[in-house]
Formats: sequence, C-alpha cells, structure tokens
Amino acid sequence: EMREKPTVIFVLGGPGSGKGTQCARIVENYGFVHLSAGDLLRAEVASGSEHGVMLQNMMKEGKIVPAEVTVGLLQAAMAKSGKNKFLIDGFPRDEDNRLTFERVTGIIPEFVLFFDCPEDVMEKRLLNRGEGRVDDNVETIRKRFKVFSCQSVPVVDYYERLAKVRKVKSTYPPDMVFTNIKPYFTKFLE
Ligand code: UP5
Ligand code: MG
Repeated sequence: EMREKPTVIFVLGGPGSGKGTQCARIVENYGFVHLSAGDLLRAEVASGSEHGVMLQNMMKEGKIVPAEVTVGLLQAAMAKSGKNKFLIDGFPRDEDNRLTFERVTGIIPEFVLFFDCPEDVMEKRLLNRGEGRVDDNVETIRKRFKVFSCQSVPVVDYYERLAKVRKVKSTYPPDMVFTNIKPYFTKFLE
C-alpha cells in the first residue's frame, strides 16, 4: 500500500519567540504531532547517548549541532509517531539543516510559520522561563540571537522567496498570537 508523503510545517522564530507555546495550541486544535528539534536533542543528552556530551557542549554555546544528528532524531520521531502531520519546531536552523532534511527525507514543507519578536522581549522571556536550561543565561542567550540572525534568518529568507513564509507577530499575549495563527490552519480542521 502506498503511504502518503507526510505534511510538514516548519516553525521558526528567534529564541523565546514562543514556538513551543504556540505549537502546543496548534496540536490541541488541529491534530498535528509537535516535534521540537531542541527537545529531541535535550532528550538525547539526558539519555546519555554517545553524542550526548558533544551535543550538550554545543547547546551551551548556542551552536547548531551537526545536521545528521538532528535529521536522524526527527526522522526516527516521525516514524515512531505513526502519524502523518508534523510541526517541526526550531528546525531548520541553517542552510545545511535545510538541505540535509530535504535530501534525506525528500519532504518539502507545506509552509513555514515564523514568529517575529524583538530581542529585548525574547531575552526577558528566556530569563524568566525558569526551566533550568543550560542555555538560558544572558551570555548564551546573546550567542543564540547572533546565530539566529546570521544562520537562521537566511533560511527564512529562502522560504520567503518561495512565498512559503506565514509571519505572525508574537509580542502579544499567547491567546492573541494563536488567534492570528488560526487562519493558516483552517485547511487542516478535521
Ligand atoms: N512566552 C511564550 N509566548 C509568550 C507570549 N506570547 N507572551 C508572553 N510570554 C510568552 O517561550 C519562551 C518563554 O516565553 C516561556 O517561558 C513562555 O511561557 C513565554 P517558548 O514557547 O518556550 O519559546 P521558544 O520559541 O520555543 O523558545 P526556545 O528557547 O525553545 O527557542 P530556541 O530556538 O532558542 O530553542 P530550541 O530548543 O529550539 O534550541 C535550543 C538549542 O538546541 C539551539 O540553540 C541549538 O544549540 C540546538 N539546536 C540545534 O542545534 N539544531 C536544531 O535543529 C534545534 C536546536
Ligand atoms: Mg522551544
């Protein structure tokens, strides 16, 4: 039996722009599976895998880990879910991530949901998050901002040229941000 190619939506935006917060709402309302690349990497570190120490050190510096690792984790999580509609949160973060995902999975995203938020707002949110993440300190947050603007924004620009970016301002309260996202998902109502 032929299996349909999965539907993938990439969810991008700076550190603390609200990707995880809004993905949880999209999952509740539109039946997507939420795959946060960062969460998968943190789970890999916690599991004590062979790459764990290297991954933890790179994340502590705000660096983008090798694409093969992230794509491998995403692919495994997609297969394991048994589902066919995915929100891939915080990925692809650079050109190599994007090309590796495309080459390995053959999947082209339906669109890119992009959260637009100024750095001062994101920095305050991250410093108040209180989940004990190794990268939620002022020094690492500023490195993450730099990596985001130098390496991730060009990926957003690439999809912008393909008219695939759906941009939402995420400085408003979470309910209001979600209201502004909904129109992009009406076609996925079950
Ligand atoms: N909050 C959220 N929305 C709010 C709103 N509208 N108003 C007020 N407060 C709001 O939100 C952050 C905080 O803000 C929370 O306390 C929330 O309650 C509040 P959250 O939804 O968690 O924001 P998010 O955008 O998900 O922030 P996150 O820190 O997760 O984003 P990053 O992109 O920095 O982190 P990620 O986990 O994706 O990646 C971490 C690291 O992993 C990277 O730096 C990198 O080193 C590595 N990585 C890779 O190498 N490759 C990958 O593909 C992915 C990650
Ligand atoms: Mg997140």
